[in-house]
Amino acid sequence: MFPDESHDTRAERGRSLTNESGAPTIGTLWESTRFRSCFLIDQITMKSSDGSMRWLLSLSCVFFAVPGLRADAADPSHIVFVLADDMGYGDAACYNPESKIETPTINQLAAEGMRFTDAHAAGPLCHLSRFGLMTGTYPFRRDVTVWPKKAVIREGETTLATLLRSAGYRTAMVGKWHLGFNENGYENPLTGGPVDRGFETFFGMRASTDIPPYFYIRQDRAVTPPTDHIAANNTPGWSPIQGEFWREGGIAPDLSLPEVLPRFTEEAISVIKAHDPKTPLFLYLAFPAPHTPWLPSPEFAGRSAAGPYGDFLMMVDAEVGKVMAALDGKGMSNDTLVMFSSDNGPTWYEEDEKRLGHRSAGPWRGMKADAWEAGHRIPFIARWPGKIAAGASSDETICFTDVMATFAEMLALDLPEGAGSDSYSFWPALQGKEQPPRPSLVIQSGSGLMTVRMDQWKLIDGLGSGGFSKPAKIKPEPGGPAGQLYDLSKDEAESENVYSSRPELVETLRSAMDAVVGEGRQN
Ligand SMILES: [Ca+2]
Repeated sequence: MFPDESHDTRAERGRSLTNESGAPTIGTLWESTRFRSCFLIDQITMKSSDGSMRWLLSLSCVFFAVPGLRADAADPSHIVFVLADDMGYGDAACYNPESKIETPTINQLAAEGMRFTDAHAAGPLCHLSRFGLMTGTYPFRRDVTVWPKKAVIREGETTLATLLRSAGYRTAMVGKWHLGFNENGYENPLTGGPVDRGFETFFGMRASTDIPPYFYIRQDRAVTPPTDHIAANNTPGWSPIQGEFWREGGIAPDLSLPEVLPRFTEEAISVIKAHDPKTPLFLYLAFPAPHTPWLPSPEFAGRSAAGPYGDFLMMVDAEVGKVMAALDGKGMSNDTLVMFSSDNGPTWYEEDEKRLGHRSAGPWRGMKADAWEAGHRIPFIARWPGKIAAGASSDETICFTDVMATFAEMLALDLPEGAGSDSYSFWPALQGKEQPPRPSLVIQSGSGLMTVRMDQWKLIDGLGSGGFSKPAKIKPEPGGPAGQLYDLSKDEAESENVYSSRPELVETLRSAMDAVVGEGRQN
C-alpha cells in the first residue's frame, strides 16, 4: 500500500567528489573542475555561434567562479525565494477562487509557473518552518526553542546558502531570520546568523514584527540598537493575536513597524539592482507579512473584503510585484527561478471565516500552529520560464526540507555527508516528470503533537489541534480513540476520525513515524 520507506531517494549522487567528512579533496577538486569545464565549454560554443563575444567572455568568468557544477547541471540561473509569513493556503485566488483578497501578482506567478497543491512547511510555526527550509532537516531533530538567545543552525552546517555559495552563487538574504543569533548585547556582533551561515549579505530583523526587541540588523550588527520602548498593542474586535498586535519591548529609534515590509522590499530591490547578472544570484527574501501586526499602508487599507488581514496581504502581493519588476528591469526575470511560499498557516479562526466569508486556509482544517492541515499546508509556486511549464500544477507531496535536495539535483551539486537529512528532491516534478513519491512526511505541531502522512493517510498521535485551534489537547476517553486518523483523499476537513476502526493502519503509520524520528535525532 505504501511506497518504499528507504531514504535512498535523497540526493546521494556525486558524493564521490568529497572525502568522508564531506570536504572536497585535491583530487575531487580536479574532478569537479574537469566536469565543470565540459559544461561551460558547451555553453560557450553554443552562445558564441550567435556571434556574441559578450556571452563568451561572461561565461569564461563563470567558469572560474562556479566550483562543483557538473556536465548535467542546469544553467546556473538566478534563484529568488520569496517567503510570506502566516499566509494561508486559501488566500490567493490561484488556490481559492472564492478568496476575498485580490492577489494579482501571486496569481500571475502561478499562471506563469507551477502550483503545488500538497506542499508543506517543515512545521506550523515560523522558527520550525525556517529551520527545515534552511537545513533540509526536520525541526523536531533540533532544539529550535533556543532561538531567542542562541543560533539554532550550527557552525559549519550545510544551509541552502552554503550549498549555493559553494556553487558560485552570490548569496543574499533580506528579511526575517527567526533562527537565532548568539546574543551578547545589541551593541555587540550578533553571531551565528545569516552571514555566518552562508549568506554574504543580510539586512533584516531578528524575528517577527510582534516580538521585541525591534531593530534592523545589517550583516551581524544592529543598525541602531533598540534603546527606545514601545507599549503593547491590540485591535478591538479581533483576538489578542490578530490585528495590529505587537508585544511591548525595546525598539530602535529608527524603526517604525508599518515601514518594515516596504523597507525589506527596497533592500531586496537594491540587491537585485546592484547585482551583476553574469554571476548567479540566490536571494532569500523573507517578508514579515501578513503576520501580525497587520499594518497595510494607506494605499491598501480597506481595499479587501477580508479585513485588515486581507488588506495587508494585498500589500504583500504588491511588494512581490515590485521585486518581479526589479528582476524585469534588470533583464533577469526570464533567467530566474522564483519560488513563492508561506512559512505556515494563517492566524484565522472559524469565527473570522463565518464573519467575513473568507477561508484563509482554503478547504483545510484549523490554523497556524495546528497539527491539522491548515497549520502546515501552504501555497507553493515555482516560476522559471522555459524550464517550468506555465500554468502547471503538481499534487506531489513536498516539504520545505526538500528544497535543498531539489537545488542540489537541479544544479548537479554534491550534498555534503549528513546534509539535508530529510530532503527529497522534487526537481523531477518541477520539470513535469514522474518522481518517486515521498515515503512519508513527519511534522510536529506547535505544541509538540506528532503527525505522519503516508499516501492519503494522516495519523495525528493524540487528540485536539496541537496548536492554536481550541481545544489544543483532549484527554482520550476510556475505550475511545487515543489519536486521529484521516483519509485526506476523501476528508479534506479532517472531520471523520477512523482511528478506532483501522488499528492496523494506525500501527503501520506509527511505526513509520517512529522510524523517521529515531533515525536522525541530532540532540
Ligand atoms: Ca509564520
